[in-house]
Amino acid sequence: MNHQHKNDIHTVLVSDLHLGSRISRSKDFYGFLEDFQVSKNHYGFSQIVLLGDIFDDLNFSKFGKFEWKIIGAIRKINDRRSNAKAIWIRGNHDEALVDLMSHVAGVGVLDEFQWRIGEKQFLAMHGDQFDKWVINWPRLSRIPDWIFNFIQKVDGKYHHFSRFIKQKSKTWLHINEEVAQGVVKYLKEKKITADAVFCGHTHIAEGFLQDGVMYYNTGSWTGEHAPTYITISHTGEVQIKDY
Ligand SMILES: [Mn+2]
Repeated sequence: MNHQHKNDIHTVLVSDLHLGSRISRSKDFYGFLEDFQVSKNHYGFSQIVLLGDIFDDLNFSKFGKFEWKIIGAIRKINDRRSNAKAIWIRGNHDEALVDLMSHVAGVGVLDEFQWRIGEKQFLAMHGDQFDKWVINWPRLSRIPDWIFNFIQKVDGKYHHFSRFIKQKSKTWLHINEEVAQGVVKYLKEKKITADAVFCGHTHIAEGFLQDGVMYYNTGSWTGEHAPTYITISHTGEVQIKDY
């Protein structure tokens, strides 16, 4: 990480760590949080937005040393002596943790979060609300890849199920467009003004203009690519970064 620009950061956004799952990178994420800590109670950002699916599910038995350390680190960011705050936005995987997190990590869990930096207005929400795949197939979308591979192997000569899954995966390639269209439509319906919107959920980090609003996705930390996160400077400049 680039320490030079540490103090220019107003907001850090990160999502889709799926901590507690086999593919999660809890040690790396703990290091990431530590990198921002300048001294006791002093952080190199004003706020960190945990944009959903931070934890994979409510199974504490899968939590290792670093999952607990991360919860402690989030609690420290929200200490009243700290210069920063942490905001947790629920995702479709960690929504069951909402009540618990508000107590254990000392953080309120929100459906969406709006904030300003100077004249610029921002909104963040996880994005599953606009994913038709999750809406129509809430259980199926949670099936991990190794099960898909297994299905393909045992699907035999007809491949009906594999073909069905493949068709659905094609939609997945356009998932950011679908979420971007959904979130911008939502803004208009709710009469919310925003210069930029931030979502997670799709695991694909990118930014593009959608109907006059900048759409950014925070990507993921689950190994499809280098871990990604987003920073916003005190002048409102947005950057997508690799960790
Ligand atoms: Mn999600």
